[in-house]
Amino acid sequence: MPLSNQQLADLFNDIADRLEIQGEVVFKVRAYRTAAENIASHPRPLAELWAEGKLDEVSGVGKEIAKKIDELMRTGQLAFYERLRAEVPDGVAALLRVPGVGPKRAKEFWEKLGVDSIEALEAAARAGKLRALPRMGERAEQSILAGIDALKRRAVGRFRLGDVRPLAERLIAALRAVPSVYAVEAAGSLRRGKETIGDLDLLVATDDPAPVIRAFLEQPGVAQVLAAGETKASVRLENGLQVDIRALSPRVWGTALQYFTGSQQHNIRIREIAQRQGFSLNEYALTRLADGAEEQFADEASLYARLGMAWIPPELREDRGEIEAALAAGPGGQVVPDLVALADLRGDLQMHTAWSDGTGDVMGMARAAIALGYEYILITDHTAGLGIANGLTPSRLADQRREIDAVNAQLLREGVRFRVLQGAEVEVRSDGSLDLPDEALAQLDLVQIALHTGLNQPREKITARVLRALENPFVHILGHPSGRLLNERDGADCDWEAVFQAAKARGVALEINSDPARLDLSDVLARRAAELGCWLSISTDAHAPEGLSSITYGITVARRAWVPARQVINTWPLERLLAWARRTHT
Ligand code: DGT
Ligand code: CA
Ligand code: CA
Ligand code: ZN
Repeated sequence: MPLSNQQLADLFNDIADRLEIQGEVVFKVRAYRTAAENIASHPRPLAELWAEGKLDEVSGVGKEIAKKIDELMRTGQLAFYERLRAEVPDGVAALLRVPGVGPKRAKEFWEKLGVDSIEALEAAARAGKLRALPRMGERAEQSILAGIDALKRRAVGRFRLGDVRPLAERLIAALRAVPSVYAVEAAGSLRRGKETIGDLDLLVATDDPAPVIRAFLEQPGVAQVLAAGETKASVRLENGLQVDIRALSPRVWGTALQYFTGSQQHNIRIREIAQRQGFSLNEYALTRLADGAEEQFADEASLYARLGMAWIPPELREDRGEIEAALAAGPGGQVVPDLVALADLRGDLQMHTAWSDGTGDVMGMARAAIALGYEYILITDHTAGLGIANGLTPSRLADQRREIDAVNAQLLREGVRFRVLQGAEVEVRSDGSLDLPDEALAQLDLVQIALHTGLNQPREKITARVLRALENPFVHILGHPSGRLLNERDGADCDWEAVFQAAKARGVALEINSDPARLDLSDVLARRAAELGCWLSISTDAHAPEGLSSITYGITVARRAWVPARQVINTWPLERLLAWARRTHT
């Protein structure tokens, strides 16, 4: 592949950076930058012009630079550049990416402090070594740390819900303890339960903002104060997350919470509705356009009601039909009747123990589930085909069954109304066959299947594979259907419409996996599955007893997917679940 114009331009800019760090004369550096700019914006590929011997047609490309392009085109390399890279290491050139670091400073950090990477620069700044340099000082040092944070955040992009919610809960608890605080809530995407979070928005109801803002700025984990005023502030936490806080009078709590929860699309629609009724709406009040009379709302429900709407659960506020549904339901109505909630769940249907790659034993998982108020759990250890150490074979499944029977007998003796069910997470092989024989599947209370390998098969192949697996009459649940890992790996490129139709026809439930690294099905796919009338399950995939508490993430996804409780098989009483399970085993 010949170098593209952009690649050439990047290379010449890189050369200019390194020459500048070396202290090269200005006009030479500028020549490379000008060439880079003209090359990047040239309408024809330079590789073609080079082949035609017409490099001199590109303005800014003089003899020196043309020679370098020629060497690059012929050999794919540039000796001059390789020498330069040996003289100015990549890590030093990378310092220029930090906002606030120019060539002079990069050179100084490198020569005086031995800083040869962004990590080393951060360490030096944290150790207070930069402030001692000429023309630096504490402020400049702080601003460089801020620049590094900004750079990191850009690289990370959005944060996973599971990484932000626990931080938010900790901050909220701390702020609720401040005297004079009436209420603290997360607003924004966190309150809506979006799978990834750009920044965290906190709202505080109080008549005395100063102590709250002060307490906020002093929270452990605050790495940097970005802005601090009397009623609002922004900080960056050590992990790079930005947190905005606003203090408001409790009298405007309803409008403020509604406004800052968003989404922006949802709010645009709400403001339109207010306008049609002769009002303007902002975070403080509903204002009658005719005479400027203001109405304040201490809670969200009365605001929505005033606009003729049912209160809308935050998870639904994405302008995906919830506005129409709330208008139709009217004040006091339900936007999604029977919308699933944590309290509806009676059990968890995916978890692992030390029988495969978990750390707990069966009794440990049972006790944790009992503490959560569940009536049953399904143990779903991996089968041998996954290739993990310790996968289950039919004979080990029989051994595990004896342990499960013993646990159930023990709980019965204790008078606890609870049942441990035996399942498995049966590997779907690359051809769609299952990793356990039907005779072994028939012994299980419920069978969960899942894909862990070959997730990037082409659409037709992977769809056929899943469809074949769903054909097996012993299958009850398709676990983490897409196989995605949030911020890490896209899920399988299945024809989901076909998969959902087949699952519906076969009566197989689709899992909403609550593992914060997965959230799979996604809200959008789960909503489509629910719409088509598929059964769903909401489970944790816990690998230790504490993992069962992640169920809240799955519930959030299910609510964002408008899933009614009755379609979720683990909201059912045990007898109904078992009757449903047996229908296939005949
Ligand atoms: P994020 O942070 O990217 O995950 O998404 P959000 O939804 O949390 O967005 P964010 O933090 O920019 O703002 C929080 C909410 O506040 C947003 O959903 C709607 C509301 N909001 C904030 N600023 C504005 C604004 O300038 N215009 C409008 N229409 N709404 C705003
Ligand atoms: Ca936000
Ligand atoms: Ca924000
Ligand atoms: Zn799995």
